[in-house]
Amino acid sequence: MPDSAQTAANDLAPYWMPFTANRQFKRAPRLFVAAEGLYYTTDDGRQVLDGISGMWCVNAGHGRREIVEAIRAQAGRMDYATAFQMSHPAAFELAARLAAILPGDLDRVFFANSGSEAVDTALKIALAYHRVRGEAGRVRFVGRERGYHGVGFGGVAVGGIANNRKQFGNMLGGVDHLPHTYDRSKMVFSRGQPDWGAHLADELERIVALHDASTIAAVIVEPMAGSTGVLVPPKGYLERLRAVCDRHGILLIFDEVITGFGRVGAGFAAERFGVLPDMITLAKALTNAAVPMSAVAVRTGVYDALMQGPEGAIELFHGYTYSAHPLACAAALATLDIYRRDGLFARAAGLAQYWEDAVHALKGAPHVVDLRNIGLVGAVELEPRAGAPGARAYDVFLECFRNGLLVRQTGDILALAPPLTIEKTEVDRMFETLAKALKAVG
Ligand code: PXG
Repeated sequence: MPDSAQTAANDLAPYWMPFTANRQFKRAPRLFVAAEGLYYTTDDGRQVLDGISGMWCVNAGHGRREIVEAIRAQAGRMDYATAFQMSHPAAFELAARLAAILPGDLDRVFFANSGSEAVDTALKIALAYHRVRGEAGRVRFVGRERGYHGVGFGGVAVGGIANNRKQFGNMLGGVDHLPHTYDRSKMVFSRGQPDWGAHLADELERIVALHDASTIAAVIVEPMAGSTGVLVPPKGYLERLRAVCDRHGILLIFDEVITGFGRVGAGFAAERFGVLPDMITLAKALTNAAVPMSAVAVRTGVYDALMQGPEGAIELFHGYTYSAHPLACAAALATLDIYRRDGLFARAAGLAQYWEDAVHALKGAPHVVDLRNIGLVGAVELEPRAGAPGARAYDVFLECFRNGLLVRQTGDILALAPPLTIEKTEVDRMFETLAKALKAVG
C-alpha cells in the first residue's frame, strides 16, 4: 500500500461503526481482509473460522466463484435500471424462482435492500391491505419481547429490545408485544424445540380482547428469535399463533431474515415448523450476502386484494431506488443455483443432529447455564459476571477470535451459525475452540 493510503487506513476516527463500541474497538481493531469458504483472513494473516456465516448471511460459504462471476457479468452488461415503471428480466426471474421454493401460496415478491426495509415494507403492506378491504381501523401491530426486526422506526417499535429504543423513543404508536417464549426453568438444555410454552401464543387473545381485533393489522415474529440469543419456538406455539390470527382476521408476518434459506433445517422456518404466514421477510442469505438485497414474499390473496382500481393506478405507493437492483438479482439467482445444485438446505438438515450433539456436549463446561439449537443454529448461554452483564461472553468472543473462531456475542449469549457448507471436522474445531475459551475465561 502506498504511504498515503496506509495513513488513511490507520486513521480510524472518521468511520462511525454500526452497533459497535467505537472507542473500545478503535483501541484494538479487528480487521478482516479476505474470505474464502469457511475462513476469513485477518490483516495480520491469520485464518479465522466463520462460526456465524458473516452475520447469519453467508450460508453458502465465502467467495463463491459463481456468485462473483454473476455479479461481474451483470455489472459489465447493465449496472442499473430503475425499478419504477421499468424493469429488467432478472427481477422477474428471481421473483418466480423464490415463489417456486417458498411454501404455500407465498408467490408474490416485493424487493428491498435490507432486512429493516423488508420489515417496513411488510408492515406497510399490512396496513394497505386492510385499508383497501375497508378495514382502515386496523392500524395496530403486535410484536414480541426479545424480537429483532431491524432498525427502521417500524422495526424498532415492533421489536422487543429496549436498548434499540431508549436513545430514540418509540415513534410508532399503537404497538403491543407478546411475551417472549424463553423460560429457563421450564426448558433448560432443551434439544431443538422446547416442549413447554405453546400456551404463550394465547397471550395474543388477551391483546386482541384489550384492543379489539378490528384495530389490529398484523402480528410480526421471528419464527426463531435470532439476535436476542436463539429462542427456539416451543412445540405448537407458532401453530397457535396462526390460529388466533385466523380467528380475528389478523395478518401473520414471519421475519425470516435469519431463518430463511436453509438455516433451521428446511428452506424456510415456515416449512420447518409447518405454519404458513401471510408474509415472509427475507434478506441476508438471499444473495449469500454478496450484494445487499431483501424481499417480502406475500400470499397471493394479499397481493390480489391490492390489485384494485383503474389499471393505470399505482397500487402500492412504496419502493426503493434500488429495489430489484440488477447486481443483487444476479447475485441472488447465482446463490439460488448453488443452494439447489449443492442441495445445501438438505445438507444442513442432514448435519443438524451432529450439530445438536456438538452443541449439547458443552453441558457442564465452565459458566454454561443453557444450550439451545435448531438446524445449524446454536446458542451457549453463560452465567453473567456479577455486576457486569455481557462481559464474560465478550471475553469468550475475544478469546475465540484470538484462537481462530468468529462467534457472535449478544449479552451473555454466544450465537453460532456456520455456513451450511461446514464439514464435521470443522464443527468439531468450533466446539473445541469454544470449550477452551470457556475454560480460559474467568
Ligand atoms: N429482521 C431480523 C430477524 C434480523 O435478524 C433484521 C430484520 C434487519 O436486517 P438489516 O439487513 O436491516 O440489518 C435482522 C438483522 C445479531 C445481528 O447480532 C442480527 C442482525 C443484524 C445484525 C446483528 O444477531 N439481523
